[in-house]
Amino acid sequence: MRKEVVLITGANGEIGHGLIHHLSKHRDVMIVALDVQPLDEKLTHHCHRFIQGDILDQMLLGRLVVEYEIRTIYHLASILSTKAEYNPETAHRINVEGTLNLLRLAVEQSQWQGRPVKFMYPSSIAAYGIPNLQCKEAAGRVKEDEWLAPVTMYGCNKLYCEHLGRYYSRHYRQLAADSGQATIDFRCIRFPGLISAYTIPTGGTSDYAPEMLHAAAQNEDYDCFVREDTRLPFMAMPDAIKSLLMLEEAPRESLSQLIYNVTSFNPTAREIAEIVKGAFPQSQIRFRPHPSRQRIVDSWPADVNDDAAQKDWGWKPDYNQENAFQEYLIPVIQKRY
Ligand code: AKB
Repeated sequence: MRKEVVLITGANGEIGHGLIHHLSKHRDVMIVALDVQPLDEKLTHHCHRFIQGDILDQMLLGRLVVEYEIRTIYHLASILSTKAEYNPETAHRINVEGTLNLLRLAVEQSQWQGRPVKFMYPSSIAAYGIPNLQCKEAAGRVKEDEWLAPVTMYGCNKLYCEHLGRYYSRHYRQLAADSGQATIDFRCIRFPGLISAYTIPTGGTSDYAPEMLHAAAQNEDYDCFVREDTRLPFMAMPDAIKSLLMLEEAPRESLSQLIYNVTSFNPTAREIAEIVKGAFPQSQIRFRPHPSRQRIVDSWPADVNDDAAQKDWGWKPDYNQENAFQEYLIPVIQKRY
């Protein structure tokens, strides 16, 4: 039997690294990877093919549609929240037009194959926007349909693309002559901040947590760009991969919604610094809040409600705050540097 083809965009990013490693170990699939940056050499041999290219390149995507029968798309490519604020229109092009291109590719593939292609879309807590700290405190565990007024271009892009996914999976071409043809199977997961022992993110605003940890392990001082009392939901990278694949595997009938929150633990920046200092006592961490980045994290929820993911597809993280650091992040990082 021929192996199923999965397409991963943004393959060289943090989630891409974890996902390619996991799929190559645990699933018998053919990975076609795409990224504007060269792919990390360690990942290349796990992929059937790596294409260095742009999701805005329609010709390139057109060739992929012809060459492969793609069953699942993991559309990971995006410009993260802080970086997007420096060039919002470019971020919009990549985050929205790029996603639209991939959704169209998925529709074409679904119609050609006569069955829905799965479209896995990682969204983010950046889709939320809470107006002030009093509301943030009162908001508690925020549900998928609450506080959706994002303050960043990235957050607006993620929220809008969630709607695009819903549109393409449920309403596209309803009025046209070809209605009734197979559409896509869009599944979206809203991730909290992610922390990996292997990679450091670039351009995000939850980056202070992984940056603090990786800096300390390399004996470097770190100026944390948010206040000590800043609280956000976080997740260790293996749980992010696990949740993405659990949602991908879930029977469609069990999914009561298209968009799911997932989370693991939600420390303050001070709590993260204390854990890091406990493991790397030489580390110097100072808190020097950056006003614009602080404003962004203040608008994100301190916690999210992932009851729907627990109920519909049995989501449960393997890592809590204690074992994420003590059994995964710190030991792996200690060996690496
Ligand atoms: C960011 O900080 O932009 C991302 C995210 C929370 O989506 N890590």
